Amino acid sequence: MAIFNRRGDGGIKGMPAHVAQDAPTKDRPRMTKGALLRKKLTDTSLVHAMAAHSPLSARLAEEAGFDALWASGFELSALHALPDVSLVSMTQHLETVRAMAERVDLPIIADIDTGFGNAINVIHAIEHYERAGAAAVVIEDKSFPKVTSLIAGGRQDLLRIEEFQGKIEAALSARRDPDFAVIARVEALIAGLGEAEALKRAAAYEEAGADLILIHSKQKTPDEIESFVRAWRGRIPIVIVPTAYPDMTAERILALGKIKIVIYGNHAIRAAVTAMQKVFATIRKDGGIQNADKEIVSVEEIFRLQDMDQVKANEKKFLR
Ligand code: SPV
Ligand code: MG
Repeated sequence: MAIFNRRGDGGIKGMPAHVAQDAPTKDRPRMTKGALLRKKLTDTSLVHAMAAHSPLSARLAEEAGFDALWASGFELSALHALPDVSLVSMTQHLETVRAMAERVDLPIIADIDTGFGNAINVIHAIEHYERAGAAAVVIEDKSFPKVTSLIAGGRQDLLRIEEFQGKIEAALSARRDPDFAVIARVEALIAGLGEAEALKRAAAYEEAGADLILIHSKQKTPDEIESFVRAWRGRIPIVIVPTAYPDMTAERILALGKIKIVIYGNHAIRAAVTAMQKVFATIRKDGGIQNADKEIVSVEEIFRLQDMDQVKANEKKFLR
């Protein structure tokens, strides 16, 4: 299975040895974020991407050992206490991606929803996200403004296939680094249009040049996705977001053989909400912080995550 689409040159490209290195040298510049993601896709059987909505959550995901980050639109919307219905602007999301890229080394897969409009908006978005330090984008085939995928009874309007192919081609034309990945997200299962429509769309998006296909499902069990993956005859790999069907373990994913990225779509924000609700309730119940204090990380741990030791060292060195 090809790791990246290379329309017109047979589909599969091996990665040149000179980019398969992390450390820069005089003759070999630091690999791009796109190349880094591509290397991970080549080196590991399955890339585990954790959702992040801030540089801090990105940093925690990196320390926990994930391979990549998912700059989730849902998480960022939730961070602003807003629904995930195209209310958070491109600038807000872009600045979050930029801030994360400045604080972590992991490749970032940016969730750019519908691309913020038509193919023209997509061109603008790709130029900015690549410059901001993203390694890849996911664009979904819904119309703008979109409605979040997992909501029961949500309005799920899809674009015509040709229109979305135009958006994929626009994205490819706008990237400067050929390793920057354009991932096409198929929402046909989410829209209730069935497997045949999902496969038709995925094939059309591969034909347009997409590097990977993200197939999304809100069914509570893995069957719908497993059936799609087994039926997929394309050459490019698949990405899944098993939020709705948590029984899809890594073992089960690997058994299917065609999935290269699993995205843990909203576990950073849900973990944060769980922790805050619990601690806030404890403080209210106790009328003080005496018990809650024992349940949460120390202030010193936050200092560590802020790199305060670096500040101290620099003070010693430079403040005279
Ligand atoms: C996101 O995390 O923003 C996603 C995944 O797009 S989902 O919310 O499941 O649609
Ligand atoms: Mg999203």
